[in-house]
Amino acid sequence: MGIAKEVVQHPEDLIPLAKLVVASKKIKMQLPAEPHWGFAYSMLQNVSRSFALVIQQLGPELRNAVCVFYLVLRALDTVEDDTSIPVDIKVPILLGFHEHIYDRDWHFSCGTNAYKVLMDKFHFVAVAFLELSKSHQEAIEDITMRMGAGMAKFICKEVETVAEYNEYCHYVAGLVGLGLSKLFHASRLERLAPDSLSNSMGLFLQKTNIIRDYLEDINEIPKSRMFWPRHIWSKYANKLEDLKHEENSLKAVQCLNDMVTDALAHVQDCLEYLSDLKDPAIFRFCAIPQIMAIGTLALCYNNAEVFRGVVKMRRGKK
Ligand code: D61
Ligand code: MG
Repeated sequence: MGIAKEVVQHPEDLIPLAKLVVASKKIKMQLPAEPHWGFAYSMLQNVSRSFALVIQQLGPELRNAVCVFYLVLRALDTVEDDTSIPVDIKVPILLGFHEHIYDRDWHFSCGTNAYKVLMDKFHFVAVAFLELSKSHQEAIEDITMRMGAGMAKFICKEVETVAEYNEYCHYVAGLVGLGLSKLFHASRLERLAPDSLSNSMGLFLQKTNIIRDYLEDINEIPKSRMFWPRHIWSKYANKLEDLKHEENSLKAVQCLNDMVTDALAHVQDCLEYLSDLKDPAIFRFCAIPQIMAIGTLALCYNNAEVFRGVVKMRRGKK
């Protein structure tokens, strides 16, 4: 509990922590010999921006479960994010995804680059999943089912209210928190955290990404969906795109601060969640992404650069 509070009180500690992340990145990873585990861990490095490092430092049994959990949900998200799939094809895939992870022969090609490789060789993920313990499998299946249903519900829906914003973030990130808490508990390394705290862990990370990625998302071609809730931005602009225009800078920053303040409401729950963790590797796994998010929000607050270019303290993905 000391570390999390210390970082909030001493943001200068962010720099040494960031250096730690860079240093550990240089440690060459040993890939497992079995083809499906070799695929899983090399894929993890290729598709996960910041989670590969923190996953790799977990103990072996939990690490395998979290790695598979990540790849299953990343594949589900690849389906959600692929705008070229017609809705009537996409919805049944999202709803049935939790069954496909038991099927070594199922496959659906979509996405681009590393995401396409993940989809095309998804059978490796299924084989790895089937080697996990029953309790880990059940936790992953349950969250995959609920996330797929939530994604399907929001597929053609704009995020209007703050309640809808929280609901969407619950499906795509809060549920990851619930699933991880279940995996920690199933490995007998932690007590089962309350769902509301686990949910907040995901909401804080997801909302930080949504805030930081405003410009990247609004400029995307083909036009990607936006997740800034209308009930917040409509207080400051007639159209969400208007916020990126120089002449609206003052209103844009006020809107941004409103969004950051909304996200910061989750910090108390996150610190409470972190303070109850016992296992040092699990603590690092959970705390590092939260620390990065707090640092990102600190950079974004009152900063018009969010509407001009990239405001990032994470290592670039390119
Ligand atoms: C402790 C440690 C890590 C935690 C946690 C608690 C609680 C929640 C989370 C991680 C999840 C945070 C998600 C924030 C990043 N957002 C995304 O990746 C969006 O996709 C959401 C759907 C797929 C979620 C996949 C995922 C992510 C992190 C994990 C995990 C699974 C499993 C284990 C550990 C971490 C975002 O993706 C865009 C992109 O990056 O391509 C989106 O589509 O909105
Ligand atoms: Mg998505």
